[in-house]
Amino acid sequence: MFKPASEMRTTFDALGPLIPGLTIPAAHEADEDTARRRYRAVFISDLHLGTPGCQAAALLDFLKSHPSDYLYLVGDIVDGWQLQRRWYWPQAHNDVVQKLLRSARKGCRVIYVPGNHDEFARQFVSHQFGGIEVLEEAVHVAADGRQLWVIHGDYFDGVVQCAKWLAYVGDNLYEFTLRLNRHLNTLRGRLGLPYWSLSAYLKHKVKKALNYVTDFEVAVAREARRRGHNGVVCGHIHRAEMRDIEGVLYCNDGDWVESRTALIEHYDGRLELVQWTPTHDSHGVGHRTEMETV
Ligand SMILES: [Mn+2]
Repeated sequence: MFKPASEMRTTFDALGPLIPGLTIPAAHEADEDTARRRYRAVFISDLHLGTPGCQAAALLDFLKSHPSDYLYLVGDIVDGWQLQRRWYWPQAHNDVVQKLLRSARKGCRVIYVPGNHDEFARQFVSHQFGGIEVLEEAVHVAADGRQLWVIHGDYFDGVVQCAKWLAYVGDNLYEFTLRLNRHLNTLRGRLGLPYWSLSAYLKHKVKKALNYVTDFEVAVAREARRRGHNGVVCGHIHRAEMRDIEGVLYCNDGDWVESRTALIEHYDGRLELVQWTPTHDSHGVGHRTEMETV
């Protein structure tokens, strides 16, 4: 699937001398600070490398500015499903893979927990490639002693079901359905049919989709608690979140298709959910927005 290791190595080594000297132009002081800082752990998931949706340039930029002792790849890293349908692998996606391998080589402990889109990687569970450990699930012990269960989350699909896209339905569509509803019922009136609320029907559907998210979060948190962990880090539903659920810290590190989010652990064990916003689209140079800290 990837270039042969030797070829990748050569490509990488050619780039090597450039990378240490690479400085990120800081838009303001906070950026400079970010570029220098090191983190205890970084959790990312749902990169979907191999699809046009993956925001690889921004991701590479984020990884460069967030060196860490541990890097958890929490599933759906490479989208095997999409690649089987249509091959899509631009240089930027290679750059991300090279960056991950380089981090592992330089002593960062990179742990890869496969998801459903990269379930092909599950056959390598308990093995290593290029210094990256593949595990079915992991437990990360934070600096403050908290035990965090690390899983992708797709095993919980069975307990929750509803069209995921409905969770993203916005106000515009709602406005549109209200208009459509009026026309529809004028027509129904002419045909002698009783009033029927399309918007109420859709609102019911959207509510069910939002319930899906909540159901997923609660199911994952409860399982983490049942296993005796203090918290859980997962991905899968592309919805970054960090909150206490029934006494367990639920963390979802989001995705790199839409939200460009990650979970980071500081050296004191503090966990932070961050969103990375590219300042210039073409260069992928960005800044960080802190979402939540626990
Ligand atoms: Mn998934």
